[in-house]
Amino acid sequence: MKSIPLILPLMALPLPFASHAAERESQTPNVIFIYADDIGYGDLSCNGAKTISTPHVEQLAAEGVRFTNAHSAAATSTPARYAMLTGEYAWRRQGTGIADGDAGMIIRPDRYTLADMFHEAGYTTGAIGKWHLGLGDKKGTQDWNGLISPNLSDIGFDYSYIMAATGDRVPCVFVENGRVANLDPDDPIYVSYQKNFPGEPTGKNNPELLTMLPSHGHNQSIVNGISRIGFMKGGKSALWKDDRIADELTAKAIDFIEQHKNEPFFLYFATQDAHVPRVPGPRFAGKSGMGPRGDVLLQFDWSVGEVMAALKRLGLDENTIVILSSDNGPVVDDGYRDQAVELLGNHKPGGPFRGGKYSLYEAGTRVPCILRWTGRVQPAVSDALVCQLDWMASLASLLGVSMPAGAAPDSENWLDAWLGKDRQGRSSLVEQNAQNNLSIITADWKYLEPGEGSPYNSNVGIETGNSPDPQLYDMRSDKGETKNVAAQYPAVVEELARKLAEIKDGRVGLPLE
Ligand code: NG6
Ligand code: CA
Repeated sequence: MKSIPLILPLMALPLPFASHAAERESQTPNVIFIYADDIGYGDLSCNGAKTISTPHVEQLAAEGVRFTNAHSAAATSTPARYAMLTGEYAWRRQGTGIADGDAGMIIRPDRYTLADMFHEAGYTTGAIGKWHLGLGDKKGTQDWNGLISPNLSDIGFDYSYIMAATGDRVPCVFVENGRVANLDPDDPIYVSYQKNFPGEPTGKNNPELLTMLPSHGHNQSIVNGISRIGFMKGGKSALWKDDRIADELTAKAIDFIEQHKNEPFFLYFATQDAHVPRVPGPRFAGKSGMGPRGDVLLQFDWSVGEVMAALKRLGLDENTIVILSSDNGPVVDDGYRDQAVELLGNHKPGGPFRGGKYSLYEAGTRVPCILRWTGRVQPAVSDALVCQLDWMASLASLLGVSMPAGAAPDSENWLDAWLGKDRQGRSSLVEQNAQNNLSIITADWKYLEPGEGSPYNSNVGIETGNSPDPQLYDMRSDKGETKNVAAQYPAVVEELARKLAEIKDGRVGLPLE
């Protein structure tokens, strides 16, 4: 079972590789996703940020393909991750919106996932970091003091060490292979998204206990002086320390790489940076001059550097594909008074793009993206239209795995685009915002369908892209989506609206006339 899928790619390899001594290496490169949280296109110096320097990411970009038109499939975490791990647009499924920390597992065990695909190719698979796709069978029914089932081992991951949801949602603990890590059985943990546990303080009632005040929401249970979304009680020994999350997750990622250095592995390393609450470790606190948000960008860059150094140290540098990206665009004030707004200065987290996290405008899903495969992929900057949805079909093609019928229905094989050879990429891509309104982008145009919802999210200060009227932007001359030209080009509007309707219908892959 394990060796069969390897035959095809071996035949396709150029001779010097096929005859290489370390044979398994050329056939089955390790794959690491470094998947940031809420880091915008403009947050990294490789993409032109001047106010912040992220040298490790810059080096990765200099050694790989840096994409300027790469997208997550949605402008928030849960649907973006759902799409990336299943190869299906999240808007096709109910229940794929931003998940609570006690949500049931959204990707059900019978789904064929990206991790299953790697498994089939003979890889050991690991997920470390932010999860945010639910755990257990049904919402609110998890046994946080025992084995939570189903868990990531039921959808293809051999090892997992995860935060159930987000840094700002309870339970504030790591879950290792379905069990809360470091839990003292004499101090059980309880979680609720309905009501508080008697006698427990909350941010709302006890602001005097807080070290960082919320700006909106985030006023329920208090953990480490920070009030969160949801209620929890107990589990003291298992609680994470916010200023150590990056260190811990990075160490776990490196452990995983070390343990599996002699076999092909896939690691999904999903950092908590730069999601709220932003609590940089002491090495980074105050270092960016931009407050905690800038500091955790430096911390993210450090995590990247540590992973790359480990690969070099272990001799895996040339035989590992590293893909770096982010789950959605940036947000400055996402619910805590952490001075991100006050200290932003001239920094543009979304780079030249309009909107941000939650938005249908480009900054919502046009995210940083780099693919590095030393020796196999020439350094380049690519403007190809690519999406994280396609990692599944593209990597399946690289590894010679044929996925079962019906798996990854929206994932397209754009391997040549990912490897920097094809500079066009997709003919079109659907983007999704927090209100589940959709847009479609092509090489030339972007059409935002009319939809309900406020045009502006005043809590976070971001334009949502929602409008009762159709919007059309000319992406050749107006990447910043400044001028709605729908009225001037009715035929283009009609064509793109038809195309979007077809994709919604499930008739995917039809080329635009
Ligand atoms: C929002 C939270 C925000 C963040 C987001 C999810 C409030 C007021 N805001 O509901 O802070 O947690 O959900 O972010 O609660 S994501 O990157 O995981 O999608
Ligand atoms: Ca996110």
